[in-house]
Amino acid sequence: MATVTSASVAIPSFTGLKVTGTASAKVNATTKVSASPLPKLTVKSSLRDVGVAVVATAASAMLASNAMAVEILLGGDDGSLAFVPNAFSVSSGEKIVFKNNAGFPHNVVFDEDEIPGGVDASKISMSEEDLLNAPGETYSVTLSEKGTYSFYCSPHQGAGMVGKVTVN
Ligand SMILES: [Cu+2]
Repeated sequence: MATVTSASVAIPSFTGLKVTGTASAKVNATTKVSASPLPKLTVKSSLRDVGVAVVATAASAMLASNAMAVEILLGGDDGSLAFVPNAFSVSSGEKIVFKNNAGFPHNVVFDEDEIPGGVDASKISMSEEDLLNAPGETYSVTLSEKGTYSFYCSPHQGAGMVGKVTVN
């Protein structure tokens, strides 16, 4: 009896719901008790975190102003020798980040016969001998000429590690 009365005072918005009042009032009373003892410790640590938070915000703002970027994984989580995804679209000027994921070494070479006319494949490709060996290592490229581009990983081309990007 006493519990129900004090809880309904604390949560005035529940006064209209007389029928279910008992159950929800009890839950709210419990939450209130556990919430109160903490505040003193958290104030100090959150003040220290402010500096870090500001830096993190600045960094992500810089990334955002670098326009959009898509990330393509080199090698599937299941160990497959593939670009993930292996077919995708980007906007002209959008950054494409190829990221070493599994089954490396990998690389990214554009097929000179399957890119828009006038685009120099060597300028957008890694060299055939150049390899990404470490996990998380990346190769980034930005394509501005609209059209379809085919690319492959030279060590795994025979295993089907090929991909296609459409620039819109
Ligand atoms: Cu590969």
